[in-house]
Amino acid sequence: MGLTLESTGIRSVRESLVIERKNDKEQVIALAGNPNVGKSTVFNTLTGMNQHTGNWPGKTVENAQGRCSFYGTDYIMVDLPGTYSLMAHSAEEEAARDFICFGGPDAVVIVCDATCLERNMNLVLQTIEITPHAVVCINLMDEARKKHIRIDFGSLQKDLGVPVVGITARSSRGLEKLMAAVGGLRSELFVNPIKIRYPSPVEEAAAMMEPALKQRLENRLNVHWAALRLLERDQSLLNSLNRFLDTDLTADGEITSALERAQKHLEQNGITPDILEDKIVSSLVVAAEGICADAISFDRPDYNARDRKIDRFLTSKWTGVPAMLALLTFIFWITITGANYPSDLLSAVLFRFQDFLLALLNRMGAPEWLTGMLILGVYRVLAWVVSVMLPPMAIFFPLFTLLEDLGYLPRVAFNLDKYFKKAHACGKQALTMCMV
Ligand SMILES: Nc1nc2c(ncn2[C@@H]2O[C@H](COP(=O)(O)OP(=O)(O)OP(=O)(O)O)[C@@H](O)[C@H]2O)c(=O)[nH]1
Ligand SMILES: [Mg+2]
Repeated sequence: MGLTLESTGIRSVRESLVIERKNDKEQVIALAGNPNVGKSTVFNTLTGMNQHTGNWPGKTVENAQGRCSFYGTDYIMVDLPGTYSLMAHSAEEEAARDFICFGGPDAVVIVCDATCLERNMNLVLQTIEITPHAVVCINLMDEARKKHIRIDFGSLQKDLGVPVVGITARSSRGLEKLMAAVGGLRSELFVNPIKIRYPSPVEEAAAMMEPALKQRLENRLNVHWAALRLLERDQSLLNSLNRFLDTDLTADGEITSALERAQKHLEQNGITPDILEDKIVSSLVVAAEGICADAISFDRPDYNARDRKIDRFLTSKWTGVPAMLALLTFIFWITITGANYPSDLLSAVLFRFQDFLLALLNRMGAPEWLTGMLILGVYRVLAWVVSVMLPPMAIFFPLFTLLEDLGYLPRVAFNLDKYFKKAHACGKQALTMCMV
């Protein structure tokens, strides 16, 4: 059986699009970003809640809500699942996109990883296309400093046209500045967000769609963005739009005829549906490259040469899987064999204590049914469980945490993705299976 919306938790993400404000003044802020960039760490620090964090992607599958107040404004923060794009190729991407488009957030904070900003820029640009009420939050500044990566925030802010703030969420540095920037969005100082330039036929086709869409969307969604997605034949957006507008856009004559004309225009210019998405993604990539070339400099250009070598070894076709099998076998062997010694020791101590307790109760004249129930029942079962279960857990979990901190777990997910996909799952689920 494949994965269902329930088993992945995605249905609950969709259902939790509804936010209950206590009053009209509460501002809803969505925390979006690529997987594993520290969104939940930011969320936990701001709200005092305890969302699951860990060093592998895809931990957050349900959007969590929490409250906080800064500079006299009350906020509802929403921690979204990590996503690389809003072009919705997965259920998590759909959930994040639907919340940003239809969940009614007052602003979106796009959390980025300072050590690979260019990769994160794709989502930043896509989000700004949907809403100008955005703040770019560049996290992991401590890691960037270690790697001698310099980021020119002024240049980024100028190119993107929205506020950009650097933070280190793990040590809570910069969060007040981040919330000041979120609060400042209302002052409308940032009204000129970057506009991505797509090839002329694409822009012309989008323009053909816009008048009809404008009427239906009534300022509830960015018309240009929606036109591009409809041109891409993004069925999942169309479904979400239909749900949101409570209508069927495919039955709307004006929209379907505009769409037909626009698609014909694209085809006349040699842009078939297959290559339209490539053209759109290429424009985003070119824009991201330009912005990052202006804003990022490296004191040591080969700063990640060693990491790349290790990465190649751990994920390549010939060495990745054998290395993974060897490492995981070693960990399971150490967990099982290594646990025997502390297990024996623990059971010897606990059962000697059982004899002592039995003797004590007998000396006190306790009835046989009571000693039987308390010592030979409750205590003995507890002693067995503790001596059998505790040592393997005390060995396995620290080792697993070590692998997590070294960043090896996402590599395991990557190596296994191909095989898990055959079962309609994905590599990330291997990590949960390892723990079970
Ligand atoms: N060094 C450093 N690590 C950080 C910082 N912020 C978060 N982390 C670590 O980054 C890892 C990922 O953090 P999460 O908050 O779980 O990331 P996320 O974006 O919510 O991840 P998903 O929900 O899987 O998309 C964790 O190991 C955090 O401890 C930071 O500022 N510096
Ligand atoms: Mg998370």
